[in-house]
Amino acid sequence: MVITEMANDFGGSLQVENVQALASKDLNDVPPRYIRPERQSEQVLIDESLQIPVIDMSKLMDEDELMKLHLACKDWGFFQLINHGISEEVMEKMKINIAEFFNLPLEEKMVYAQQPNNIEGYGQAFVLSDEQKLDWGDMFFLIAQPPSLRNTRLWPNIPGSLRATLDKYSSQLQEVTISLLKLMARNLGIESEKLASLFEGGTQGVRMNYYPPCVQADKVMGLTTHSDATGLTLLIQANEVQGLQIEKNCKWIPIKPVSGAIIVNVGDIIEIMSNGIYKSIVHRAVVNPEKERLSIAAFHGPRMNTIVGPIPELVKDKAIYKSIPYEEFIRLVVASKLDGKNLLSNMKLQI
Ligand SMILES: O=C(O)CCC(=O)C(=O)O
Repeated sequence: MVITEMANDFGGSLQVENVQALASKDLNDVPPRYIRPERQSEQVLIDESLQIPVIDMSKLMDEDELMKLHLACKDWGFFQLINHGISEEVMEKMKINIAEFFNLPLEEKMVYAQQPNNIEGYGQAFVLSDEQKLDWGDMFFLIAQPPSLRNTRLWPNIPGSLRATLDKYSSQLQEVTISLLKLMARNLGIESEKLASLFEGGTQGVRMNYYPPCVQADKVMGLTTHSDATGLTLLIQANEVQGLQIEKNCKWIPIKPVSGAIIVNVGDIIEIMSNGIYKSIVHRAVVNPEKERLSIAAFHGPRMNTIVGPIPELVKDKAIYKSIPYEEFIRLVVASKLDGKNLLSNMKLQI
């Protein structure tokens, strides 16, 4: 069964108000469902010198850079990748095209709206109840890889170049992901193909995020605290406005994107497959009081019918995670509220 057929029985999100339209109403106060009391007690690190590692892809044949990559995956779960080989032109076009899409009138964007019980399209994700707090952001989610799984009806015709740009961007990201997985496997002391072979021809979902400015920016959340239920995520901030924060030692670290870099993070699936050696880190997006923010996250998963579980060679003592088919894992993801590392906790074996 292919993911586009399965998308229907995976379930989707409840439909909620479009946030961009809500923000354009010039509100003095945002509706209570967006207010996050927990934001009052959070600690955000101001020290700009504490940043995630920067890994130079063109130097990854050197042992020192490889070790840096290993430590980044083990200790941070996040890094910025430079000299990754993705065409600068494609990256820039992707940013421009996405901004153009979100700037279309609402009715034009709604042509691509999520259908009930489906995860793809324009809307919001992970809204499961009428009581749940809501994020201050809209998203447009498309399955981009493998090409046979694309729902091309949802690929926008406007702006005209978006389809071609996304096609190029998506396949270049897929190549970088496979190269990184080979290097990570080497660093983990297993055959270099061990991880990559599970992800070759695997799934890639692209989530394009639009966070409008908010008069109560310090009281809302652009994207709820979560870890990514994926193998590797490759993310770019699509304009100059910062907002990504990662959790370290119970504090939030704002990420300052390096020009031209891709932000890479280890997802839950790689944490599971590495039996906990590599860490999938909790992160979130905050919003700006005056400026809109855009980001593009590409989530790379294995091929359908892969078993998501610890790689036997990496189980030295005991497996700490369950092994389940990828389809079942996706169903769990779509049915779970975004909530820190709750999915990984459900995958933990009682030991
Ligand atoms: O907007 C960001 O920087 C974070 C996006 C993200 O975490 C996601 O789409 O899962």
